[in-house]
Amino acid sequence: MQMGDLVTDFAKGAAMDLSALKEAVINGDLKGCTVLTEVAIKAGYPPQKILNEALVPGMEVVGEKFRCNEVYVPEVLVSARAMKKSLAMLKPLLTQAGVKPVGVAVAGTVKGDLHDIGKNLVCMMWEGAGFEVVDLGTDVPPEKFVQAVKESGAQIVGISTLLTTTMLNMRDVIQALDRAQLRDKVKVMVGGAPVTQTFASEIGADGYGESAATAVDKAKALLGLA
Ligand code: B1M
Repeated sequence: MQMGDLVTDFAKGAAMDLSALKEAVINGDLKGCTVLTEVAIKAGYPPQKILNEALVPGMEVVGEKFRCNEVYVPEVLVSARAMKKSLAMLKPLLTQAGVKPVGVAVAGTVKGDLHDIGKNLVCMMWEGAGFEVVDLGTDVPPEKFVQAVKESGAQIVGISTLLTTTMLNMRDVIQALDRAQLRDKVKVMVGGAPVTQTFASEIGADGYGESAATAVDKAKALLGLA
């Protein structure tokens, strides 16, 4: 069925099949996501239903395909961009309806490191899974992580790095959280190409994310949501 037909059906009051919106996310169809989200809202679907039955499962499929090497970084970025567009349309309605995110996450690339592609993918997967994400960007000093945790009440901190020379700066973030007496209030997850589970354990992180695809399951497990 073409998107035009779907829109016409909605206009006629036909029941909306949210799988079309889920497919639009999977296909990275920005226009499809925009139109179908608008139509679903106008059709009176509760925003949490649109989120939980179309956007989240759509990104789950993309994450699974990424994990199995069926799609690669560019496809994930395109899907995430489409999903974010729908999410932005739903956000005011979700807030109005008092819908709480599954958790709040603070994320950033560690001080001294400007790489952000992997970190952005993790943020997008987390958002797609219903987390509220405070993305601090790149080259983030420890005190900025601390401040963001205080301000947002985050339950999880995600730190990314691609450089061997900045890996140890992740430990500085953990120590800064400790000094601010926040360490027992947040779970710290680290990731990035040179990072390993052994390294994560050595610096006192709670978890290690091998890829953006597994980052959601890992974060949920750390927060006892899995
Ligand atoms: Co840079 N760079 N780079 N670079 N760069 C690498 C990383 C490098 C391996 C290239 C090489 O020499 N072969 C090398 C690092 C060597 C080392 O440290 N041992 C390197 C270097 C040296 C540098 C500069 C120092 C170069 C220079 O100026 N002399 C410089 C650093 C500047 C700085 O940061 N201060 C530099 C700069 C750049 C660009 C700006 C040109 C660009 C970055 C653009 C950007 O990010 N916006 C760049 C790029 C693109 C790369 C390569 C080519 C690709 C990195 C990437 O984005 N990969 C890289 C070489 C390579 O890998 N082939 C290289 C794709 C991304 C999806 O993977 O980030 O690993 P990744 O994320 C994965 C997982 O690791 C995981 O999920 C993601 C998806 O599955 N993950 C997490 C990541 N973070 C996570 C967090 C989690 C969980 C999972 O929980 C919180």
